[in-house]
Amino acid sequence: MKKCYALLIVLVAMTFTFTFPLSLPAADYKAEYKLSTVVAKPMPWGIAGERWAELVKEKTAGRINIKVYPGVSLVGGDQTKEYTAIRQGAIDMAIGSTINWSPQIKELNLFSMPFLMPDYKAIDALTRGDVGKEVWKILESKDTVPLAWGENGFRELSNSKKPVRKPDDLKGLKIRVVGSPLFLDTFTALGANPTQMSWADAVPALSSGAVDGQENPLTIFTVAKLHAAANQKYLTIWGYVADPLIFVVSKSVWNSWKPEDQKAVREAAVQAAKENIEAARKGLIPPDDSLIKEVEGLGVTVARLTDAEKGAFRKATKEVYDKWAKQIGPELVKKAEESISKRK
Ligand code: X2X
Repeated sequence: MKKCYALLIVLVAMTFTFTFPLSLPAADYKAEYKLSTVVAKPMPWGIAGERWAELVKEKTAGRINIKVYPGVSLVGGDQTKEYTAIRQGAIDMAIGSTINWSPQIKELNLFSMPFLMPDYKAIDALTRGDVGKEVWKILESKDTVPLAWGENGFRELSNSKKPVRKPDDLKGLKIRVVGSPLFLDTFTALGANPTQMSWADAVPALSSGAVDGQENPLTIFTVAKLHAAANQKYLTIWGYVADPLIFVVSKSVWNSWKPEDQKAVREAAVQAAKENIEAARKGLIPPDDSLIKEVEGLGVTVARLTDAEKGAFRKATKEVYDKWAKQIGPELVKKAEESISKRK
């Protein structure tokens, strides 16, 4: 009889363990958290979303379950509304570009100032230094918890019409730009004809010839096959602007999590961001130019600008830089310039 009882207890215990694993989510946890990104895998930014979700699942033993919504589908594809949607609760977490959130957070325009960041070390000097800390404080004051910096990348110019090596070459070209007025100012100063549209609208507009050109990192160019799908036969490597990505969680969602889960989500973001930056820079850090060579191999005519040639573009956009330095905040811009000049 005793043996029977013992067996029964073991059976009950086993049933309990399998039905209710130890890592039961807290009662107020959602069954699924919505993570927004603009592009999908295999672009590094899209991979970062999947990777963050995967690592969180692993590190929280499934207590936090994330679904990735690429294409900013939670805001109908309008990437400039993403940050507002996080604040309003329609998005729980996101990996967002500084460009797309700059309509709500003017300081993020810093990264879109033409020719502020000459190389990857300059990006790191900002994101890993005082500027990065200051930007995070601003995000924290606007209902989000920033956890890690990732990277979309240096935005190179492409078009369907002709090689562009000097500002004059841009005259009259219709260029699709992202949703910050700073980009309209930059391309207007260069004599181009910029029009603002979402990424979702950009590819069809380029394919139909409604616009001639665009600017995006090469990791997006190759995966979206812009040379074929959008007739982008000419590429200019000018490194005028780079957009970092920021991993954030909505503050109310963050506060609903137990400290050990917050820690897990943070560690997962740091890991996914590290991998993301490596992927975003692959084949692009001199002397490795294999990604540029890959684009040349697709039949694209690539103009790699010399420093002197970049200088002509910098000069032509100087007034835009000065105007936006005032709008962004002269102190933050000065801090950024100092961090960059001291970079190692
Ligand atoms: O829309 C773009 O160009 C993209 C995908 O790079 C951003 O979301 C900033």
